[in-house]
Amino acid sequence: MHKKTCYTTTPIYYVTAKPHLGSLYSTVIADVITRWHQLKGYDTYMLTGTDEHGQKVFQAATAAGKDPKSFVDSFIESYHDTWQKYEIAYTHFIRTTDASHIAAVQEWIRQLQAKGDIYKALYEGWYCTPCETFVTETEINEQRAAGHDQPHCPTCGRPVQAMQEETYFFRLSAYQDRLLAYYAEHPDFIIPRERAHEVIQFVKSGLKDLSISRKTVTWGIPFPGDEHQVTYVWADALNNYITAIGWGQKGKEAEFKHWWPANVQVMGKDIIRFHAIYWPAFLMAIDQPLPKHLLVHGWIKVDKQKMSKSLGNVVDPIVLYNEYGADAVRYYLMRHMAVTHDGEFAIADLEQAITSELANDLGNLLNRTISLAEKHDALKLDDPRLWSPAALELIEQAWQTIESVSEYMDDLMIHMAVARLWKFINQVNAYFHAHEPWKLAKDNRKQFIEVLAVTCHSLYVIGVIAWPIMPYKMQELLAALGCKLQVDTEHDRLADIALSYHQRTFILTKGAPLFVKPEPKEASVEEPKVEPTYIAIDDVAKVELLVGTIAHAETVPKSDKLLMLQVDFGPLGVRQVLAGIRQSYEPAELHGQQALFVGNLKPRMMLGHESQGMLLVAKDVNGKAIIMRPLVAVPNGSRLA
Ligand code: ME8
Repeated sequence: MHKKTCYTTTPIYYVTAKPHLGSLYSTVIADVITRWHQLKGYDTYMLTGTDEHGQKVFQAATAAGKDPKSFVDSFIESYHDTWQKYEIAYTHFIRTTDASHIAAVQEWIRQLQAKGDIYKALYEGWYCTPCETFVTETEINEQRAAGHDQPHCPTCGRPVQAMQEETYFFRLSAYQDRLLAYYAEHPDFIIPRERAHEVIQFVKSGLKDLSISRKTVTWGIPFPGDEHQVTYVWADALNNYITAIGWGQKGKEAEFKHWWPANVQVMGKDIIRFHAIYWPAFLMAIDQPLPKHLLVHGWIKVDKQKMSKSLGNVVDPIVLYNEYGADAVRYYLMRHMAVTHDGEFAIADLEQAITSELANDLGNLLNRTISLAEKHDALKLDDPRLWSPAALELIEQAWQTIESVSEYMDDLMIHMAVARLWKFINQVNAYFHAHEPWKLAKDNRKQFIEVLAVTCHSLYVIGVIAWPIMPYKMQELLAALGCKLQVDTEHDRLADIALSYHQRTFILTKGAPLFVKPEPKEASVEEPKVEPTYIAIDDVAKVELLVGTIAHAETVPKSDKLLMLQVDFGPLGVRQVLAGIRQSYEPAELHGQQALFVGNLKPRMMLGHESQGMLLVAKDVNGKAIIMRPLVAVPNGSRLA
């Protein structure tokens, strides 16, 4: 039997550091889409990996004093580890330094050479290393006309370097009309559609041929037929989507045919031009069909700025994993970052979502149902033969939910699908409350059982539909109902739900709460208020801010929050200060560090120790308390003015 296939990809990430929340975001999106198709019985393939060549990686390796290969090797484990922790069920992890990829890219170039799509000429223009992109003279001239003296990259805004070298060009201009015709005939090629406009405008303004080799760069795939050139990193990287599944490799033709064209290629809006213009043209040049959809998502921002390695405001997914668990973070990213827009990441919002949506709306519903069943000896629940009209109404709402969620998922509007599912969760909660099963337990056993049974069916539907978002937690939910979700290519598990309403027995088991509400944060590390409260200058003068050196730091017995510091304030003497930074620093790290303190805070007792001041800290993006200190050493006891 011919199986339906689904091939999904993520961008391959530059390996200059460990993965961050932005890389995780794209990867979770691709994983959710893949799992959604698995639920429907598709044969799936998910590809992710790393982009390891080029000037940017070479420069980072040189700065780190390493050769490029051992430099990139040093990060691979952290990718595998992060993806495994976040339950990313990828089929293959490609590295562009893999021998099979290198050989296939060279084969691609040879085919283009044979076709006459490549010629050698002088490239004169500008180059942005962080984006690995050629910036044309026209773009720089536009900047000059707009009054900018410093030539900069139109994408990232950073300064560009002048470049002049002999390179090989790909005849991109020859594909302009075919590309425009393709966009017109396939309005859902680029999702969301709004993003297609900027692409179409760019192509219409006239495509120049694209340089696809570099002479002054050495860290790259050797260019066939010219030992002085390496392949331009984007020509190398984009091809990963086909080389990973066997293109250009003998004996792998059937594998390639099985998966290509990709169903969904996920990427951030920063790299749309590469994927929506160069990539389709590269494929047209070798007579291959184009991917069905490019899903272009927005940026995760922190404090209104794009989160990026170079800005130093990246959030570490492992810190979030340790604090909140993978599924809560996956849920938050999928629901609260609209896939079509930029989204602001804030710990407070994540915690709010866990508390109110995951723990209260969903976790409590499961917990209350099972507790009630346990109390009234109903842990084994058979379906009633006939459902009452009220139960049928909830069942009808479940059908509608499956239908609407499917539509949103098929349109790749994941945040809408999750929001729609939560509407149903609220409907189930409303039904449960309205029927007061705790009263029915005493007065009407038959109805009591029905309320529990239809609630369990609803939870089952929720567990199945939300599995792509929260694979681990939803298996836990289903296990508490005595069920297990098994995805395979023989079954459409969504369609199966329809059959289950008259043939399922639930065997309930009481377990630990599904989601743990995050602890409210200590007062000392509270989020700053948005609205400033102004104070008079006299009030400022009242506060004595001092510089002191931490002469000694130690833990405080029975406290996992406090450290006890002995602080040298020079002529003002040594004072003892207790600070809530145990989670952020090891005592030894603090020895000899200067820091800022409030010197005239009324002394107070904390866990039996006197604190004679207050240490000043600020939180970094991961919630770690960071001590504040002078840029250069100043005398102890100096007062801030
Ligand atoms: O561009 N918000 O690699 P890269 C959301 N190697 N997504 C973000 C993000 C943010 N703040 N920051 C990064 C490259 N991303 C090339 C790709 S593909 C053939 C080659 C995600 O490591 C987003 O998907 O700079 C973005 O497109 C990608 O990481 C860029 O990763």
